[in-house]
Amino acid sequence: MLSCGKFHFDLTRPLVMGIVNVTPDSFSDGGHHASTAAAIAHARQLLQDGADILDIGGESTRPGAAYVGEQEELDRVLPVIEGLHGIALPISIDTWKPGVMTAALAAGACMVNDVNALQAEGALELVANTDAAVCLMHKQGDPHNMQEQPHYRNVTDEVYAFLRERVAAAEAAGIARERIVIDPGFGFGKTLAHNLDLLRGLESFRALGVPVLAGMSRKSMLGAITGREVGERVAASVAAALLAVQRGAAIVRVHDVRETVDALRIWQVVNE
Ligand code: 7PM
Repeated sequence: MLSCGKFHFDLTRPLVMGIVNVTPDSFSDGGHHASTAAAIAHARQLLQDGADILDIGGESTRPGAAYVGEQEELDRVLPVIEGLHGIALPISIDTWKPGVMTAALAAGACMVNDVNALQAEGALELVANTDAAVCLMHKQGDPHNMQEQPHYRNVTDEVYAFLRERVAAAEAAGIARERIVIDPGFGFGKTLAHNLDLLRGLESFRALGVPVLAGMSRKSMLGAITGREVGERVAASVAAALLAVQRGAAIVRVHDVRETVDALRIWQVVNE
C-alpha cells in the first residue's frame, strides 16, 4: 500500500514514475516561460504514455550538477506544478531543500523524492505534517564529489542499514509506513560494480517492509555496459527496469515511460 495525499496504490502491479526535468531556458530573460511550457507538455505526454506518478525536478539533485539556489529552483518547478493542477496522477517533487518541499506541497505535489532522505534540518517534520508520500534515497558523499572514490565494505549491507535508519527516523517523526518508499540510489556514490551488487541484491530491501523504488534510467552504469551515449540507452533502461521489478521493485523511475509500460505489461501477463 502506498498513499500520496488523495492517491492510493495497492501495489499489485509495478508503478512507473515518469521523470520531468525542468531545465533553465537557454535564452533566459529572468523568466522561464519556454521551459515551463515544455515541462508541462512533457508531463501531459507522460500521463498519456501510462505514467502512474510524475517526478518534477529543477535539476538540483543531479550528480555532478552545479548548485541551484532555492529561489531559482522554486522559479523552475512551481509554475510547472501549478500548471498541472488537477491532473489525474500524483506529482512528486524531486528536491532535498525543505523550502522547496514546503512550497511544492502547498502548490499541489503529494510526494517528496529526496536524494538526501529527509536529513536536512526540519525536513522530517515538514513532511510529517502533511499527507504526502516520501522517497528516502541512499547516496554516498555529496553530489559534486560522490563519484570520485566510492567505497563500501559491503554496499548492499551498508545501503540497507542506512535505509533502515531513515525509515525508523521517518516513522518516529510521524510519517506512516504507507507513505514511505525507499531507494538504493543507483549511481549516487557507486561504481558500476556497486550498482550491479545492489541490483543483484535488490530483493533483500523488501525486508524493510516498504515499497522499493529503482532509478537506473539512462544512467552511466548502462552506458558503461553497452558503450552507448545517454540518448541511446532506451533498450538498456527498459531491461534494467524490468530486472528491478523482477527483483521486487514496486516503482521504477524512468524517462522512457511508454517503452517501460509496454515491457512491464508483458512481464505482468507472463506472471498471471
Ligand atoms: C545526470 C545523472 C542527471 C543522473 C540526472 C541523474 C534518482 C533520483 C536522480 C534515483 C531517486 C536522473 C539522475 N536519480 N531520485 N534522482 N532515485 N529517487 O537520472 O535513482 O534523473 S538524478
